[in-house]
Amino acid sequence: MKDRLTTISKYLARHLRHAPEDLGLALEPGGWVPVTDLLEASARAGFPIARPELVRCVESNDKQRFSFDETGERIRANQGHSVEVDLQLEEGRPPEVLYHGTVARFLAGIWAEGLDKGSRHHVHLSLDVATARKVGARRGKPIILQVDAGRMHRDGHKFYRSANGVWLTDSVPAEYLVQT
Ligand code: HQG
Repeated sequence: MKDRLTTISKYLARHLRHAPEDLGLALEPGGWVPVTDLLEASARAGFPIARPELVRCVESNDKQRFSFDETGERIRANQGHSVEVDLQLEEGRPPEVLYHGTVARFLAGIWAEGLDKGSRHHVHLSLDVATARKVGARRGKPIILQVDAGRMHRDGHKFYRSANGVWLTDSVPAEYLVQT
């Protein structure tokens, strides 16, 4: 069951963040897709998902990657998109310190240019070291950078909190970073 939910999660991530058009879907403002459209399109593409499985996948997802709207009729990825979409994120005041997990081979670039968003819409920052460590560990031995988010915010940088607790910002100049 866990494997099946992981497979569904990857499938959803691919289509709700990166390639909705592969299923003939288009994301609505906020990143939403009607659940019925998603289920029909997945089945047509040879990857049928039962509605209860979808609900379990959204509810049990380790990083709360997805959510339903209040009616339960639409679904979206909470963050991590590469396709053009207005996520209608709300600006907020971040905690004083946030964290970013990365790996050694990126450090030279990061010290030269700061953290940039690459192919995603924003730089993703974690609330705690343990989460940042997991993010970094996807690529190798994790290195944790501490982000002086409070000072950045006071200096006028905008922050957005995604529905799953990840803090997002456009870029982090190197002056706000410290290696822990
Ligand atoms: C690095 C996953 C060189 C940056 C994760 C990172 C997270 C630079 C990589 C979420 C750089 C980008 C986001 C610069 C940044 N020079 N390297 N100037 N600026 N980098 O995957 O933060 O499973 O786009 O350090 O768990 O790793 O998808 O971002 O290593 O929550 O839900 O470039 O994605 O969540 O990598 O991960 P990514 P990320 P999901």
